[in-house]
Amino acid sequence: MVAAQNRPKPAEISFDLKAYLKERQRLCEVALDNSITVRYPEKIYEAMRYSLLAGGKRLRPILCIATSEMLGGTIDMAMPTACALEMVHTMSLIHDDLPAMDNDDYRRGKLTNHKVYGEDIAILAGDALLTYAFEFIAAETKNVPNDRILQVIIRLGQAFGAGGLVGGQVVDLECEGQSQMTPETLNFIHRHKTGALLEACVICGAILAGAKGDDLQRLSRYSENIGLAFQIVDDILDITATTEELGKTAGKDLTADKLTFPKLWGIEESRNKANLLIEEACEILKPYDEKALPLMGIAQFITSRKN
Ligand code: GRG
Repeated sequence: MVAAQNRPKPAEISFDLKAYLKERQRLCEVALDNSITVRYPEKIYEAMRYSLLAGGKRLRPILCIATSEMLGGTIDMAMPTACALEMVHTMSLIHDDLPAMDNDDYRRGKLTNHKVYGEDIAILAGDALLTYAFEFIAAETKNVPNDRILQVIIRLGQAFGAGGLVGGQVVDLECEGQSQMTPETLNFIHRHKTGALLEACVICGAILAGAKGDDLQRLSRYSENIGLAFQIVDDILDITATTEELGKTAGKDLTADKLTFPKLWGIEESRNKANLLIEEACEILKPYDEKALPLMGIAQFITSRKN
């Protein structure tokens, strides 16, 4: 840790978040593009690549890389896990868009996977991305001790399965059309559907860099805050942004009469709460001084984003 007298004063710190995100996005695009080669049977590899390379903010891989770098890791150490996180995020979007789930025609500004390849192939493309994500981490992670890789694999299994994304999605499906849903249930859904994956990105980046104890606890609190803020903003954007801006159908929560944060608190109050969560998240990272600027910037991007 840097001694207080040597810490740069706020005025001396300049961090270009836009340039940082653009460069990290570029690196992720290249790594994702190289991660899957089309071979026989071509259709499944094409379907996997269609959704994986359809754009998106790449927030999850960037969070993983930024955390690893903050704690002394390198981009190369974190990149296979970062790609795997984006693969699983993408598979969750493919499955979420299926007629049996959210039934959507557009995602990331393009037709959804099942609209292009059919439901059968879309399900399999999701399955293949999920299994490949684990293979990719185990096969491609270099210069990281095996016990850290094992920890990452355990964390990811926990975050994706019934105790994480899958569990959150199940409760979300169960609550469909129930306007009586409690705020506790709403929180459960979002902590599992959205929060668990964002936390896994941060924690896995930290584990790859060798973090333990206090660092992991602090980063869990940071993740919890950004996860909730992300979902609040998502709910606000569903009301305020257009389908073109979002790249997916806008106004779905209203149509489905879903309980959302704006419905609970109103748009203005929801925005205030999201801003407060982000302020707290940045405060939690203070001990890392200027090394935390990327993670602080990403936290702020979560509330300022337009899609
Ligand atoms: C992971 C095994 C496994 C199954 C998936 C379908 C399902 C189970 C879960 C649904 C998870 C889901 C779709 C949550 C919504 C999360 C969310 C707000 C996504 C939008 O994220 P952005 O805005 O999207 O970061 P981009 O396109 O920018 O990446």
